[in-house]
Amino acid sequence: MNHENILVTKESGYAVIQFNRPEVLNALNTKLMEELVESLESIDQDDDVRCVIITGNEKAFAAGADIKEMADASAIEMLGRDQFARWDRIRRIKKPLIAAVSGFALGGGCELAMTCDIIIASETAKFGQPEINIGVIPGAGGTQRLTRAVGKAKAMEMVLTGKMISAEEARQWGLVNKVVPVEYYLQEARNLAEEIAGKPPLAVRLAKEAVLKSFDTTIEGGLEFERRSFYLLFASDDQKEGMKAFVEKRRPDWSGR
Ligand code: DAK
Repeated sequence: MNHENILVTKESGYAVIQFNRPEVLNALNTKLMEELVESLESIDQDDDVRCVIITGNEKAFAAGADIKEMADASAIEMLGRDQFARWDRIRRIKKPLIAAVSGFALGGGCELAMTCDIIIASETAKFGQPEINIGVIPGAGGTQRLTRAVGKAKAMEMVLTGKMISAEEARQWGLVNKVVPVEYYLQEARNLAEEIAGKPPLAVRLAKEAVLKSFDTTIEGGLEFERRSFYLLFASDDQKEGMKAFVEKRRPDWSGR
């Protein structure tokens, strides 16, 4: 498939989606979001791909939604564009998503990174929700996901001041998994994607679902969901293979069934 705003490459076991609007610091316009969501959904159906890296370039992961595109829109036009539906579709992707972030991850860029399951950052990454400076508030989950990741006090400070935080602060605050020198951030993400791609796919899928479930359920409901997923995996060939391989002291050979 040809894309104008993203580059998609398939490696062994994982795919890389790279934003390709460097002239505007990868600002997320409607077309880019459309291409991103369609690629993610198509990759989600591809059994050869078991993990996806979403990245930008060294200077910017993404500096937010495209301000020029929405500056003159009315509330009714914004409603008609129904962009939230597109963001919700990203939330429903079943394969693990790794954000490899360097440079600016602001506004929608920070929200997109937080929609991913794991964030690997370069030392130069900067995270922020600067929407307050242009007269709005985060619109794609920033007030919710940031608060869950870093707690109320820090989220309030970021959302109310629009101030950026460094990669190291983001790591210390629990927003980012790992910070590495800028020349290695993509490689680090690739290593992680390769590692996850080597795990049994059904267990990976249910593990992701169960962790995400903890965000929108009671502990009781979450434990019940986890338990059922755990039992379900005993219907898979990979559970039999994994446990047999352990007993026989050999590497498991996953079939994905
Ligand atoms: N949109 C459009 N263009 C952008 C942009 C953006 N978000 N960010 C940067 N650019 C463009 C600049 O206009 C400039 O273009 P030219 O002037 O060269 O044509 C080019 O990228 C380079 O930017 P700068 O010259 O400003 O570069 P600097 O290094 O000096 O500054 C910066 C970098 C990141 C500090 C600065 O560009 C900046 O403050 N950018 C805006 C950051 C921001 O406010 N981001 C939040 C946007 S609001 C929704 C979902 C999500 C959202 C909304 C709705 N729905 C589902 C409905 C999200 C909203 C947002 O993200």
